[in-house]
Amino acid sequence: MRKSPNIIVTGTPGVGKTTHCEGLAERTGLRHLSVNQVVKDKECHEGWSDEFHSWIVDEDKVHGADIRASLRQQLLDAIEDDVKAGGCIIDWHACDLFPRSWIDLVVVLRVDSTILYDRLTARNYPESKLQENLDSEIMEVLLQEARDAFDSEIVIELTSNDTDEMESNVDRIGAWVKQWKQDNQ
Ligand code: DAT
Repeated sequence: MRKSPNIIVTGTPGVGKTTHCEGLAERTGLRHLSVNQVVKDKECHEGWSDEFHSWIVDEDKVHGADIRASLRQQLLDAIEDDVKAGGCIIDWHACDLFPRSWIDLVVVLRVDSTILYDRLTARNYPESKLQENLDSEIMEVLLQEARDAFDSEIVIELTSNDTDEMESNVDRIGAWVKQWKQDNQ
């Protein structure tokens, strides 16, 4: 039984996952677990993608589908002990990888497409990939994926358009963590 909850923070690239996870780790004392970093450190990838600014673990970085079985297992093995101990804020663009029993809350960050356009342009995304990510955000691909992978009661959708929203999200999730700990003592 975990004494501290595990939270996934997911969403389209550029939506603010890393920024939120860092703020949340500072607020709650939970650990920011950057899956991209694990993928890099444990070398469970097939190389670096300039297009996605990310390590290639799956064939479709936007949808998170088709993660090759061996890489998927390697990645799960690498994080299993940490996550089972509890208190992880898991930062990744996909959430259908993780067993349901590991996760207590799934936060799907959303952003207006004009703002996402500016953020991805600032990261020098090529036009085609920029459009692909914008389409994914507009079509709510990752929100749907989260709802398909987990019970709808644990999936929340929060907007991340500006710093006020980010602060209010961190406050809200911080309060949830506090309550979870009280309820699960
Ligand atoms: P992700 O990890 O989802 O790819 P990020 O945290 O790296 O996204 O953020 C991408 C950029 O957008 C970065 O320059 C910080 C900025 N940003 C993200 N969320 C924001 C917010 N709610 N308010 C202001 N800037 C934000």
